[in-house]
Amino acid sequence: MELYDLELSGNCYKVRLFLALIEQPYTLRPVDFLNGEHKNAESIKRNAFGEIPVLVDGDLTLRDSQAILIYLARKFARTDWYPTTAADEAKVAQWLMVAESEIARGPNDARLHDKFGFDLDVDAARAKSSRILTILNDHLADRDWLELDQPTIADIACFPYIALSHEGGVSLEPYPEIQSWIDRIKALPNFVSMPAI
Ligand SMILES: N[C@@H](CCC(=O)N[C@@H](CS)C(=O)NCC(=O)O)C(=O)O
Repeated sequence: MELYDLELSGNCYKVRLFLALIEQPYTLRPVDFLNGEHKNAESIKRNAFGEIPVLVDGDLTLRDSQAILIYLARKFARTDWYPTTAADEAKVAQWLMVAESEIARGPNDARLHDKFGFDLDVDAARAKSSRILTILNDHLADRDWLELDQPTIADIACFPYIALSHEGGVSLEPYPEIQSWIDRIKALPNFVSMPAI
């Protein structure tokens, strides 16, 4: 398996983290993001959206970090990380959607503005961050993991941009349940980090 990757990308980190946690080897293909390698013809052949991460596994080329987490969990039969019963699978999927929507448009966008200079509405991103962080903190008040009393790919999908909130000027100080959840993820066997986490 090959992972087209950027070290500072939380979406790429999700995949690196999960592969480390399930102890699966892969080849890292660093992408020269600053010089726009993700938009060149070869990259567009792999992903028409011009985004990373991209996972290549034999004949299969996959984009989107959430889809890649699902693929890896199924490929390696890790039903502990992504269960197969209808209700449990859907419970986990709810949070994959949150990673792609509320977290992407909240703390991720705030970080893109502050750290990478993206021209976007940072006040709106910070307001969205407060909303999702409050919901998440309340959700975690009576449980250790997002669903199912065990870590799943839901936790992995949501973790990076929540843990990187400070890089978008969003403090986690008011959210003690989230801070404890972050500590639990960091304590998982084989956990790997990324800059600023
Ligand atoms: N939904 C995608 C989003 C991927 C994404 O936005 N990747 C960023 C790097 S973190 C990217 O490649 N951005 C390039 C661009 O938007 O032009 C995922 O979860 O993987």
